Amino acid sequence: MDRYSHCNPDPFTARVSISSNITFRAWRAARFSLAQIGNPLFAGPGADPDNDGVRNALEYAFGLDPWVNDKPVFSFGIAGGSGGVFRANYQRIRLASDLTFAWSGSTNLVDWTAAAVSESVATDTNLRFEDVTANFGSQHPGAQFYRLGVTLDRFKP
Ligand SMILES: [Ca+2]
Repeated sequence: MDRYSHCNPDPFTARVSISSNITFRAWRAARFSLAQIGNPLFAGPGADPDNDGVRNALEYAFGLDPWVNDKPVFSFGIAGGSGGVFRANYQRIRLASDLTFAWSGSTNLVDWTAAAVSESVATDTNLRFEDVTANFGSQHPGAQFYRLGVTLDRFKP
């Protein structure tokens, strides 16, 4: 094996070879009929067929059921008591190849910038999921707000 063996001019092939094939498209194919897949009001990434307020792209990202009223598994708190570190825990789908998760932070809920949040990830006992602990570092004076953004990459219906 030479040092160029991992260079592949075809980015699609390279992507598939290094991880899994779990994608929104595959997730959707397992949960919707062909007729529903043809209707963006049912199976599009922005649709919410169960009316639980969670759109399909997020149902996928957090391992939920698009036909059941459910919410992401999420909790937060201060670890280590007074002066401790703010921490959040959430569960997301494991081995997805088309999702990006990114934290942003704000002091006023108007201006948001990328937040330096360190995450540790462990495989859940249910191998379909992973459990994420997000550490927000030391507390700052004044209000701090954080949000988790989820991006579905390169989806074509
Ligand atoms: Ca749901």
